[in-house]
Amino acid sequence: TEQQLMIPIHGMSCAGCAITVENTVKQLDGVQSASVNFGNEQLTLRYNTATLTWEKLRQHIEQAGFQVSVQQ
Ligand code: 9UX
Repeated sequence: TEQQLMIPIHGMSCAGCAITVENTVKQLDGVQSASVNFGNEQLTLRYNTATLTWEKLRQHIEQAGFQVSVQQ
């Protein structure tokens, strides 16, 4: 099932960080689109819930040095 979510991301210090998060998430299987807004600290993600788990998403964002500020 394809789902679109807005996910708060913390730890971004500049617009370059937003690009880093975006590129990290775009590499994951099951992601249709990923867009990060540095100003409001939100990742807009469209993904296949059968392919990408929340845990995998969270782990990759944290490995890149940022925090997902919700648990799901
Ligand atoms: Mo900006 Mo983020 O120079 O690591 S890319 S602080």
